[in-house]
Amino acid sequence: MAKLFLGLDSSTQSVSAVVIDCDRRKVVYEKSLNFDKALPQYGTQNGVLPHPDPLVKHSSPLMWAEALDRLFAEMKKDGVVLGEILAISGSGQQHGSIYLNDRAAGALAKLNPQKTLVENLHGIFSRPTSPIWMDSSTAAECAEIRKKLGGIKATAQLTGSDTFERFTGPQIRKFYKTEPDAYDQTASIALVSSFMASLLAGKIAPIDHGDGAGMNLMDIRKKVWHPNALNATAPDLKKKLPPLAESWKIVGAVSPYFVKKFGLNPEAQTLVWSGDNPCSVIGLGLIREGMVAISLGTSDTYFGSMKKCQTDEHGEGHVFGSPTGDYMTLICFKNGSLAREKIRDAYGIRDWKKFGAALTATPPGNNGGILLPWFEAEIVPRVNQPGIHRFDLDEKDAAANCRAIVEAQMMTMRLHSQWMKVAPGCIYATGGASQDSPILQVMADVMNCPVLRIEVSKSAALGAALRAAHGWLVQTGEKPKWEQVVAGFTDPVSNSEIRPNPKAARVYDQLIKKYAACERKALPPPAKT
Ligand code: XUL
Repeated sequence: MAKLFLGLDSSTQSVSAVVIDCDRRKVVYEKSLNFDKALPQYGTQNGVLPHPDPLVKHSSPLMWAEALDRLFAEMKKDGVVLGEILAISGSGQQHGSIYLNDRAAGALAKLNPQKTLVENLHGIFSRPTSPIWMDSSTAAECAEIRKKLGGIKATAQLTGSDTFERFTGPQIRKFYKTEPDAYDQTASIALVSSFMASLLAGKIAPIDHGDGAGMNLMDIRKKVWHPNALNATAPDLKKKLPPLAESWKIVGAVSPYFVKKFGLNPEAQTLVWSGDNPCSVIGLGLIREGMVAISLGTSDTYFGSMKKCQTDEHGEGHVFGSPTGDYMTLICFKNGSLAREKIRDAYGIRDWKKFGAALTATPPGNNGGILLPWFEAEIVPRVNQPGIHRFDLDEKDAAANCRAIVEAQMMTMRLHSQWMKVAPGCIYATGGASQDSPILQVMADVMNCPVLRIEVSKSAALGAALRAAHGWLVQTGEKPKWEQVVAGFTDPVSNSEIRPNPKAARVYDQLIKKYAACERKALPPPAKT
């Protein structure tokens, strides 16, 4: 019998499945269902329900449940041997919250396979819709909680992040303030991850330390609900939250609903789910301290792994639990691909190959020329007013401006990840622009470490499947090493390694100081908290 594990991913726009065969070290099945297309009756656009207030972004927990039903039906139809799956875990879009009343636990315990999941879940919600991570309507609540916790630095130290509009604590506070009766009717609050795990296991599932850290409610070091954060958020909150758990905790055997309806093995185990970013950390193989992934996409994202919890005193970066039991960081730089594109187009450079040639034709350090490419308001560092700033850089010099934007993007990552106190040992580059070697050479030189390309499709769902394999091995009494669990699934593209040039690296050790001074000059003085 093959050793099959299933990883699911309930993301913003779709639900996906990845099945891995651990003996063959192979992904044997992948499938995605797009919510807008597969379930148009919910009326979502890109997975979000329409709302007159552009700051409000909600989705439908019933749609997520129906999508899960549909996905299992598809897997059965496609001939996946569901009976051979040993364990299932999952990944959920982070921060989104689901509000259940006191009928939920009973309904989950006796899901009837003659009915659909949606029919089974009728009447269990104390709030029909779920705020998701794209919601930014809780600025007031963020300020209130942050103030009670003692400011940005203290909030980040306690919970791993400053308060953010999308984080669950501020969302819960808004619900309590605006709909106190419905809040009162709420017996249990779930994250997308724990809600989906609850459906699979047929009981209220714990929240893992990875996703729990995205709530502004968990003590990031002790990994328990933080009493001050709970008090700052809403009354009686502790009673409404499920327990926290390690990411490899088994919730229980899969609910008989899935056994009878789709032929799952009654002994298949359901693990806690985690957030999509913690799952991606596993799906990208970032299992040791100092392993970093940089995704060069619409925004550039820096995923780091660290053993000892450090937090960002400026409150710009996030610390979550890593599913390995260590910590991970997520630092998001908004001016990524679009900013690169803006510079490329401004100088009439037709394609990325020519852009790369401009990088190669210019010297590392750009003769001291620096560009701050804040085409849009920036997340890290916090910049509310977009603006392009040039220092010792000739605006008319196309090649120097191409080099300047890439150097700036790499230097800002180096500068604003220093609070982790872990220098990267190797970087996995992913996302569209990771195809361009000249960009990766600048990355290697600025970061002074090797860069390798990685191309993992569905990293969050794969990470969830690998977590399922790990958790299953733990419960059989083995002490699986993460290196062994991910081996063969998360290898970088062969021959893709780009090594730093020592001379260039020395140039950037100096230039980064000038870059930091330029940022200080361009930024408004930090707000007092
Ligand atoms: C992370 C975040 C997003 C969502 C996307 O803090 O808000 O990455 O997890 O699904």
